[in-house]
Amino acid sequence: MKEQLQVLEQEALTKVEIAQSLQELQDVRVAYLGKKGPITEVLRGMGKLSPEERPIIGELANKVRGNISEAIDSKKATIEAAQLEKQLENEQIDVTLPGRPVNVGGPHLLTKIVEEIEDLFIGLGFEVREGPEVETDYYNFEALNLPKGHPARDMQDSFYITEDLLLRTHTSPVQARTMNGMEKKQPVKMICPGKVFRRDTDDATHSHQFTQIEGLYVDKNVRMSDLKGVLDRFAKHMFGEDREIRLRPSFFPFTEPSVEMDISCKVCHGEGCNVCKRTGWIEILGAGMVHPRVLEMAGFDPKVYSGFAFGMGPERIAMLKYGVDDIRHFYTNDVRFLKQYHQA
Ligand code: 2NM
Repeated sequence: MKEQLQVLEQEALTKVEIAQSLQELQDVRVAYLGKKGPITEVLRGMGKLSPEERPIIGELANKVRGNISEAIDSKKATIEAAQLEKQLENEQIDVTLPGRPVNVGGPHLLTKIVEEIEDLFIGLGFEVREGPEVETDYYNFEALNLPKGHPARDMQDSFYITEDLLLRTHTSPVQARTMNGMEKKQPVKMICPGKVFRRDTDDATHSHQFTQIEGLYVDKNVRMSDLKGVLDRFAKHMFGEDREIRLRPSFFPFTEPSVEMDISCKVCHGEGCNVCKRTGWIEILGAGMVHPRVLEMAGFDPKVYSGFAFGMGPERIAMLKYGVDDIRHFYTNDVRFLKQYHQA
């Protein structure tokens, strides 16, 4: 029996020795130390032994059991260490490799232009005001000297929601609201940037939705020369100190007199080229002295107060400044277009 145990021990230790995986080790453990294993079998048969032999065989069986178990544990630790080593090697990272580039967004070209214009006018003492995009007929038209029956109120040109509500066709209603909302009449110096809507067919230069920035300055003794000074500063700030402006007579229902402003062409410096259609000048915005009826309707006495107003389209400003050839680029959100202005 003693020999039998020694053979079993040798056998088991050899199998432990050659085991390659935790599973193989577990198989050895079950085969030799399990309830149905040969060592258990030997111990079970000890009843048949003489009282002298019993403790000797018992001790030996326990020792063999212990040796095998110890060998398994030790081999298990070795295999696990090797596995960990292999895993660490596989998961090794090279911290000196360059990182993957992260795609970073940025403000839209139009947002940047609007903010640039806002910054200039804030610097000149103007407040930035916003108002509703859905307007009443009164503020969008009536208060701006566009009475019922005026051609600009045509159903074909505006997005009407009801007979009395429409998507604003300009941002001037914000100015009418501001003037109207003041209890005590005092100077107004504001610009209002925002979306406006017109029933147009979209093409390279027209969009049914676009942006406007309008300005208004009302006080005692506001004169056309004040308007000219502010617009000259604006033109030079946006397009370069070497630019000249010129005012041409025009017509708007809410201003009298009304003008349109051109800036000198930077491409040809007045010589005449394709950008300025051979005139040397490029149209930038409309402006004028606020019509006395508009002041009056807003509660300002036109004999005491006067004011100037102007309106421009930031898309057009951006197109001229950056050479964008199609207004639809601002709304189709092709990243190849948008990306070009991330650093600008
Ligand atoms: C323009 C041209 C001329 C304008 C007038 C007003 C208001 F509300 F004060 F009467 N706001 N904006 C105005 C004047 C707008 O856009 C081409």
